[in-house]
Amino acid sequence: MQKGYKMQEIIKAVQDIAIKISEVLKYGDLGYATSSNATGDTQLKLDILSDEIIENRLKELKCVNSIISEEKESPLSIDKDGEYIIAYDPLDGSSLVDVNFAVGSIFGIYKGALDAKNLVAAIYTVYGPRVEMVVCEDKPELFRLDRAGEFKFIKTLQLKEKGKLNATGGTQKGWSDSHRSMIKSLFDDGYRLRYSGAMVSDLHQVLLKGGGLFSYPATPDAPNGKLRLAFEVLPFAYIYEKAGGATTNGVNSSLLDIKIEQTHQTTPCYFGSKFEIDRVRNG
Ligand code: P6P
Repeated sequence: MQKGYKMQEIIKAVQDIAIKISEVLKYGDLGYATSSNATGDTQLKLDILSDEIIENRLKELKCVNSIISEEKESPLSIDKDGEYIIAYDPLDGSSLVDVNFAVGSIFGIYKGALDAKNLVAAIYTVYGPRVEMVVCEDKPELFRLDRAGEFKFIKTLQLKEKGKLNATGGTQKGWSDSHRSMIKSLFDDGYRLRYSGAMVSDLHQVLLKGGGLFSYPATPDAPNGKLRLAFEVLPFAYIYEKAGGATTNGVNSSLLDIKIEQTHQTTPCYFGSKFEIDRVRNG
């Protein structure tokens, strides 16, 4: 399906952003800033720099009405006539930069109000040994940065009905008995543990390896879950469901049914192949 001109502009902006952020990750200052974000996370200088790179590039787009960042308390207006709201996590997993793990940026593109039903695209980038990008309007498509600085299409991504990986987030001592037994049942069925602590990389792995389960449940230290709805959970829910998978918060039949009440709202979340999400829902 031919992408609209404005969506092409947004995709090109994210390509430029990815190249710039991947460069600052290589040689930038790994130190902490003196500030923290709206969710109370201590900010790395790289968090703030990545956010600035994204803000400055998206400001150039007339189609963007406003931007919402994990690193900003409130939305930032860009162009009053713009039709898109872009909600993003500029550097997801940034606490792992000091150990040189893959991290990334996550973008939800909403046409109209900030509501899951208005999501028209989701994009994420992964800064690892290679720079990769997944762009999803109707289907998730994988692109990889080549030597010439161009993002080349690699393949369309599709989840199998059932996978083999189990990415288990959240403080284990705080897991509910039902969550614990569900997770154990997958390991008893031979699933492999794959969890780095960077949502973008962990979900990228489950998606590219064909399936399994990523979970971040409610725990006493994160009673509403830890992951942010507008710019982490909903973009990935959109991608996973377009890839033929399923999602839930443990109650709703899809994470995309959850209403965004506050900008930095969090939610328990499960993403995966249909078989595993059925296991979550029905034990
Ligand atoms: P925990 C990174 O800080 C992050 O927001 C996500 O990328 C990741 O999935 C989660 O937190 C990891 O949280 O509690 O397992 O360290």
